[in-house]
Amino acid sequence: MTTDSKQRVVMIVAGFDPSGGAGVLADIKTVSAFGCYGVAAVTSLTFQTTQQVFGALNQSAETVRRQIIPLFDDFEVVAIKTGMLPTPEIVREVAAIIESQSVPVVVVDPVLKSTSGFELTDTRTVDALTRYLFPLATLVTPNIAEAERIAGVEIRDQLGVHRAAEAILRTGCAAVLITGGDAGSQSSTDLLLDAHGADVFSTERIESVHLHGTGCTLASAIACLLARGRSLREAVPIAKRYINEAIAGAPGLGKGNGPLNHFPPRFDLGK
Ligand code: PXL
Repeated sequence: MTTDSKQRVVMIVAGFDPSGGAGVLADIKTVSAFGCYGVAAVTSLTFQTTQQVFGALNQSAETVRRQIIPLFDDFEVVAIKTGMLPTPEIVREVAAIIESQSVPVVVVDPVLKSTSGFELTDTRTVDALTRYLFPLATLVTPNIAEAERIAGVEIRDQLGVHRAAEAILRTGCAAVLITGGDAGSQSSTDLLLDAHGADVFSTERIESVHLHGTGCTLASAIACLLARGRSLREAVPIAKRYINEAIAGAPGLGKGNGPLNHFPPRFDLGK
């Protein structure tokens, strides 16, 4: 994989999944695959395997802050990607830090639930996300279920996806990408909406039981591509191609929804 002599620093603020499929571990593997340098703050220690989430021990706003602030003193952070932010207090803290540090690229993956259905955030978090964090975001990357909850609409078709994207954009984020990879059709179709308009990105949908952390991985890949100077419309299809290779090359580990291969042999980042 390509690496620059001077690697861009990408900060991950997310939950810790000990099985390595999602959260900080998946994010850091992705950051490395894209030739960037990853630093990270853990927002919650989750207890899970590839089969099930058993619980989570959330950090406080203070312990999240105490992880992040020294990193800003030490590194020039080009991009930040947020994943699981379990409480409104943590959301507000992270938003306040981003505002005070002026990070060029802010990708917000509004993680709400695990694939197995475990609620990773408390119910007041959606409100805090839309109010405090989305207005600072370069890009917000909900899947269909997250978009429904955030926009407060039921999505039944592409028109519904558009409507939800418009509603999310009105919260003040610069762009929204609603990902449809998990929607059960033949293709994985994502809708990107920003001030330039709407664009649809489709790739072949790869059947697999090993899809743990695809959302985390996609958002991190886009954050790295933006950190490396790609435009959003360049970054999204490259990141989608990477996800497909990572799914196709999944190592088949674990007894459940297994991890991806974050270093797929056939994937070339390109220059
Ligand atoms: O894929 C959503 C997700 C994000 N972050 C953490 C998770 C999960 C799903 O289990 O555990 C830490």
